[in-house]
Amino acid sequence: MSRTQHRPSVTARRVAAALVAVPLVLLVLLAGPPSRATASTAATATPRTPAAVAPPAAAADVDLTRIAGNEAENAVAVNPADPRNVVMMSTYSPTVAAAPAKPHRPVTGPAAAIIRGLTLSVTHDGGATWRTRVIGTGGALGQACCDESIAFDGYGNLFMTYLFLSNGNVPVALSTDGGDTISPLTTTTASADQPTITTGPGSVWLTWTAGNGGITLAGAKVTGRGHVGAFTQESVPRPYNAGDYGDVAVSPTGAVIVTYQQNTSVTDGPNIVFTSIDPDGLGPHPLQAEKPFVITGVGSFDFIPAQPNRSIDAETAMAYDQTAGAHRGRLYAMWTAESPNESDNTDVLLRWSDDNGLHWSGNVRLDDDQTRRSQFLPKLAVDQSTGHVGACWYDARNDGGNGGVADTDGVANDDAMVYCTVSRDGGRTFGPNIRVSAKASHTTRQFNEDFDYGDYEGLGFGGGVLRPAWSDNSNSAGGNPDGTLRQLDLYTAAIHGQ
Ligand SMILES: [Ca+2]
Ligand SMILES: [Ca+2]
Ligand SMILES: [Ca+2]
Ligand SMILES: [Ca+2]
Repeated sequence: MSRTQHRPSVTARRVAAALVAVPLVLLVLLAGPPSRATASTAATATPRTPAAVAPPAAAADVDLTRIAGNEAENAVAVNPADPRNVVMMSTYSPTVAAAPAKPHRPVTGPAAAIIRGLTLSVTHDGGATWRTRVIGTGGALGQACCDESIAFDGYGNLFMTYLFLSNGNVPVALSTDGGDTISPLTTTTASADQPTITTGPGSVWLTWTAGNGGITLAGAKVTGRGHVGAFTQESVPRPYNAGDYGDVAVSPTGAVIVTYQQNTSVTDGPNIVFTSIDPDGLGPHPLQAEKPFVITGVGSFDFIPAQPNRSIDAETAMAYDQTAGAHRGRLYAMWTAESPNESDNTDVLLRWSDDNGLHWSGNVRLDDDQTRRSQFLPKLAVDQSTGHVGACWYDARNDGGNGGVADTDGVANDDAMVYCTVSRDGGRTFGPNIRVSAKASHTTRQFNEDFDYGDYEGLGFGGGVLRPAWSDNSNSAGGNPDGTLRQLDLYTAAIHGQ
């Protein structure tokens, strides 16, 4: 669970915080927000300079939760069997409480999340109506801490993983009705960090960081809706560099690759990003020795003005093109870079490979920011109906500290919006960035604990619709019971025609 030697993992800190006497919070199933059609298109104009901030073309932002408390760290899954069926989640903390001092810096105010479940939002009509509730508050799914990850497969199975609050175990749960009901499937391991779940043809896979810092991979055969075999586990072979914040991707022919970031005491970077591939997935060959992929200035806990309490990591991500199209089998890898190191000028970069990571393309920069401000916590998704590649991230480009919808406080580079981009040519080029957020959000320890926006945002891409999910306290959609620039709600927008 340890993310660094001197900084307890988010899990450990959340568990410790939660074990401080917490009044029992009665959580009930929460009715979703009133039905609201998602606007057909978000902004298409790309602000190229700080002065070019323009409102989005449509009021596309939808507040999915409208729940008092903090919803940060998000996940999205689009059902390939029916792309109108979309599920979005967030880690939910209904209250903010004083927390124990953190060892590496003074406590200056109320701190640390009291995590008490996960929000789950489901639509079956492409986002015209959503049903939102809180799960993981006990019962069959147990008491969830955080670190949720979800994925649909081609049969319409929805797989979910997360961490238990009490022990960091990694459960897997399954829904066979598009997210309306979710039941426990298995529990894979103990004392882990940041599990990620994904699917391939006839299989489901998870990766996580084990208690010893090693990267573990678990997979199971899937033969139909509700028909999931037993999980088998393997690990990146020693010697390895202790890693975390990983991702897993499955090729159309069944190879499985994991990626992760070196988790060292050099929390400001530079850090090495590694990959390890199992060439035949559920077949007899094991994970191969790790290979360095890239070096990034974004360390394992790299503080930037827009994520001042939680910090960021590189959020390395991978995805395969599983389509029958021109780029079938192409592997995409994305990460956050910082150049020069400790400049807070972070950017989102991508490479692709047609031989499972033996050789890579040059770097393709996804953000078209013309400033030197921060882009962070990116998410990658491939629309498996088209092969188009989408990415979204939090973006401080418009915060010049000079007021307006992009600046909440007169300080530059500490307020975030969400931007997205799409490639239609196999990752060679990406289109002009799409500004999604109507207004900027701003996190503080007082209202968002030590968690800021969490460790990642969510992104789904299916049927030509890009669907980011992010944490937002701009209250641009109205209806946040905590008000403006206080606790976060889970926001989304549908970007059609992608
Ligand atoms: Ca750095
Ligand atoms: Ca930048
Ligand atoms: Ca600002
Ligand atoms: Ca909220």
